[in-house]
Amino acid sequence: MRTVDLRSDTVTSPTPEMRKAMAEAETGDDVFGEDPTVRRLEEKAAELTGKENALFVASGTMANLVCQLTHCGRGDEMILGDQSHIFYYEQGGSSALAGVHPRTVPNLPDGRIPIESIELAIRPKDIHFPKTRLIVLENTHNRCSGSPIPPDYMEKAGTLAQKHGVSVHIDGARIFNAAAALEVDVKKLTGPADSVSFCLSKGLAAPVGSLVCGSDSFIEGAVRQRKILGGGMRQTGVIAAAGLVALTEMVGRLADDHANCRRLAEGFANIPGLSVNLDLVKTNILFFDPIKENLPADVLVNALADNGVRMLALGPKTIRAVTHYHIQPDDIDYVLNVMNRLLSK
Ligand code: TLP
Repeated sequence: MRTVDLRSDTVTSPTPEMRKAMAEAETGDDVFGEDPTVRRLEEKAAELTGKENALFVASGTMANLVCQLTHCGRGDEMILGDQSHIFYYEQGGSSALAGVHPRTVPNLPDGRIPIESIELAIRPKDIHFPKTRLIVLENTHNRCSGSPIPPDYMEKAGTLAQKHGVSVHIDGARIFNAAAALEVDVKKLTGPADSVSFCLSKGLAAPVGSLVCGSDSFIEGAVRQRKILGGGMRQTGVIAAAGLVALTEMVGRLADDHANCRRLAEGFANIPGLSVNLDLVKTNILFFDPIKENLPADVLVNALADNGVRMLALGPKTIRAVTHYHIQPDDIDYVLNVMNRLLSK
């Protein structure tokens, strides 16, 4: 049976060019700072995001945790959206491991957090309060329909943070999707932040890894935090080599994933029994709701899986589909056929 896996862009496998680069990679001991391929990847990441330096880490979750540990001390407060990945999907690592106090503020449906709400959440100096150290923004915003957050908002948040002496971290797991959708240089989005993390193993299709980018002094601190988390790795050039291919060859094709996602969303919008907010579909993530009576999301997801179409039920009435490198327009047409058939029963 044909399989169309739309559970996540994390399911992407390395391209033939990545496998070749991995086989030929020059390596060294990266804990001694001696892996030339890792260094090249870090330099490339710093250059693309407009930061002084960068650090290769195992995953997006580790990248976010390393940044929280580097920005904050135990008991410090971090302001973040109530729909953010750090708050929702990272097992509460902020409090369990970093000792950071999370202060959530509601996200708007497009992933932004109203600037006034952030300002209200910043603590005044008072012995009763924790110290606000960090504002976290997510771009694109996964749970908010993969929304790209535009440069003017990022700038406003940066200005606010500066006014209050607070740092800004961007969870930019899919920051290159945001830049592609907004048709801006990624630096326009990362400029106002003190740190940004992004993933190689999502839409960019590398098998492993994320980058943390920031100033030289920030990265000096981040190297120590990665080590204490057990993330100091040795001959990581073999995986960094795939990351270099991801950054040079895969960024330019993300718009194809966005076009396929749009095709899927428009198709679903024409199927009675499904509800889609087309205004929010701008990158490779689609959220939609089955509204047919007696059709909970998990039941529909299981019926789709029986037909080779894989998606995730993320709530009783919410399903997520994510397009990526292995999805072609005819896969989308196949999914639309299956969905039409299931909902006309
Ligand atoms: N997101 C995954 C799941 O964890 C939900 C997905 O399938 O979308 N930040 C953002 C915005 C993310 O979407 C993710 C992964 C991460 C961080 C964590 O990255 P990893 O999985 O590499 O730890």
